[in-house]
Amino acid sequence: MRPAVDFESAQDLPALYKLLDEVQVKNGWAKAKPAIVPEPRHPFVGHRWRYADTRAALHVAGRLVGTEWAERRNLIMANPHPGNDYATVPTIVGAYQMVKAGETARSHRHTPNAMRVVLDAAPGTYTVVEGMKVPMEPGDVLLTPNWCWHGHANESDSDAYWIDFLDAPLAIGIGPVFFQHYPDVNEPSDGIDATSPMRFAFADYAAKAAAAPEVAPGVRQHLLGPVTLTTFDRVAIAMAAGTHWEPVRSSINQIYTVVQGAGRSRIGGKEFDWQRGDMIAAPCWLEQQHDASEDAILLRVSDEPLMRMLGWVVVGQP
Ligand code: GTQ
Ligand code: FE2
Repeated sequence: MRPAVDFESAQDLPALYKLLDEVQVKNGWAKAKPAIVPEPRHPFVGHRWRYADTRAALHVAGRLVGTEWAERRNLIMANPHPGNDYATVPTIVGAYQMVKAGETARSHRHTPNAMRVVLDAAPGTYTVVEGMKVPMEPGDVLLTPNWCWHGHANESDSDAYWIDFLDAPLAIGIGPVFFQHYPDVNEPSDGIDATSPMRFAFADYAAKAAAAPEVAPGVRQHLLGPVTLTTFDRVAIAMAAGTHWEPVRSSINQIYTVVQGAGRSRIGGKEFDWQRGDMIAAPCWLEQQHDASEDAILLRVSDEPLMRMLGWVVVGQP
């Protein structure tokens, strides 16, 4: 047992730290930033992205980016904290995607789970999951679990826009990212399955949310279940015009999509207005307030299933 450096020669702490560097070790007693802190301390901020911006940018990308060379024509909602270029909240990335009329987005599979919320799409727009065409209509929520083959086909005559959510930041953070191209570019599809368990049709979940019990005056929530994806779930939240809502503070990472209506939110002290198609990052432990100025339906994606598995769901005092 011979150390690679002569630790005994250190006469003071700076000298010891220098020797530690030589064996790629850090002291744990005088870290510049403590690792384990009383309450969550992460760099993610509350933020709102406007569909008006991403839609206009994707329209131009439709001219400049071809699906024959781009895996996906998508825009990443990277949380605007310094150095980040991917995650929207620590575990989940949200992206806007566009598939032009008559176009396909080739089939592939990956370990990250995915989910989509359709913003604008005409009949004839499909996501193809494991050989089945699943219709994409405005407001619909579609699931693509871990390792399922999937591609997209727009057989309508207008461009289709939607939002993707993937737990890719989680997979990247802990390691197991795998990806494969489908051997024949586009997976052939056997038929159309409008009642696929991978689809939550807008009219269906909106009606269920409208009939759900109130969680606060004027606010109703409906879980789009079964949860199916192991890491993240989605909840439809109906807010009546004029409603103010302060959800309990929680350790769960959340992202909201505005499916219908308009309003304002305050997330971790940042305030923004929102309207249909906008996306709002509400990371772990930041305080939230929401005000609907019109009757609104929000679709909230959260990593609650993951946090439950880990035993890390913590909620604040109401
Ligand atoms: O549509 O399969 O925004 O694989 C990012 C990665 C969408 C997709 C994204 C993806 C997809
Ligand atoms: Fe994908």
